[in-house]
Amino acid sequence: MKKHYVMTAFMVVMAMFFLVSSSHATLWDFNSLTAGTNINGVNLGGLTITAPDSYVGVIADYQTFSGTPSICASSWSGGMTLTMTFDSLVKSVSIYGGDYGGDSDWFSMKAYNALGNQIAFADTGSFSGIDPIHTVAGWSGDYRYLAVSADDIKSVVLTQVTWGCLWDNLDTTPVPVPAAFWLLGSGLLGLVGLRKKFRK
Ligand SMILES: [Ca+2]
Repeated sequence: MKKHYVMTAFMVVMAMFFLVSSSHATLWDFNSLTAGTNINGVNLGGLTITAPDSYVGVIADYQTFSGTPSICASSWSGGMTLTMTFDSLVKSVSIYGGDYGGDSDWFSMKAYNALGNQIAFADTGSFSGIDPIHTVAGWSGDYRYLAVSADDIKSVVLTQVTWGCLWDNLDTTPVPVPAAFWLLGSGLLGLVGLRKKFRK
């Protein structure tokens, strides 16, 4: 009898560990990508980025506000967009947009659910210089932090409203899966029940 309790407790702990570990934030800093490559449509481990003209560039570190490789739509001109689609739904998305020059920039981010409905929006307005709140040590030029949150974000569209186009440090948090946890838990209880039945 005691053996079953120990086994069940062990499996519940394992399930909780899985749940906690799977709810960690995921950060894409693009630092392992080679400058000059086109990553349009490439799955970067749960993330796929596309542009209207099918070109998403990796920009060398010396040209970026972060001093590390960043990504960019093919044109630096205003109105260009990048669409970032996630394999699994996320509940928050943040990213830094900017460029390495000292001029005026403007970025926005729209979030969509799996049905394609817009569910969140963030906008920097016109700005220049580093982000006064989300300052990152070692970063320079112009940049701002953009963040959105909603229940079930499937994709975001990033727009360089005016000028400049670099994006870096995309950070997401996954949607928690309590339903999956309870399914797993009831499955384990069922297994324990079956073991008892066969032992009789
Ligand atoms: Ca980077």
